[in-house]
Amino acid sequence: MKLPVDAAMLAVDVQKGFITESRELPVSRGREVIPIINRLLPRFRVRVASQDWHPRNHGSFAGNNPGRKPFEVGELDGVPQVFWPDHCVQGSRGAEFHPEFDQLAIQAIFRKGSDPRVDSYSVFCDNAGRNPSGLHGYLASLGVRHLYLAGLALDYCVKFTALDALRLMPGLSVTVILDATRPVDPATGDLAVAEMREAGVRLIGSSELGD
Ligand code: VGL
Ligand code: ZN
Repeated sequence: MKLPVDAAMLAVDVQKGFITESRELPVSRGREVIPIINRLLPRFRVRVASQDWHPRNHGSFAGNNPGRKPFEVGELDGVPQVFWPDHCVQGSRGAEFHPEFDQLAIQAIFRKGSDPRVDSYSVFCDNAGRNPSGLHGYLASLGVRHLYLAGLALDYCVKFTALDALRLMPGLSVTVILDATRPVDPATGDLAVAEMREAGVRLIGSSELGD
């Protein structure tokens, strides 16, 4: 398939903190997405990445909420929240891009999750629906009409970014490259795929883009 010139690729959170060997918030087999993303990136005119970028005192960390254990579900400032192990702390090793990820191919980086009071799964805005990142304006100003998503993790940041893209940018076609993403949890990964399909996200394998 030939990619249209008005297509962008967004590589979500290809960071050490989500790759198994980091021991922060490892996504099983997350490293496998990297060569696929690297191979696809040069085919896109617009190439963007995101970084999960939390201050050390972030409210989503179980360790910052007395009595909470990692992966427990609760609320943060009235917004539903999974409490996570510490991960992707600003300026730390875990927050760096994985060294195998071709970050030199990236033109713009959007960082998210910097407000300690609210998490941000979507690269467009935080989980409370406030504080836009500027990604919307960036893509719009470049005339992007097709957004391709890959990276980590399928059931959180990839899913919420895909759903926000449809919601915030009417007319944009949104495609998730399924073999170029992995879930935190296979069960919520399957639910995420169903939810995205229902919402109108196009789901493909990287082989459909040819080489
Ligand atoms: C993510 C959980 C917490 C993600 C970020 O990138 O999917 N998941 N922070
Ligand atoms: Zn996070």
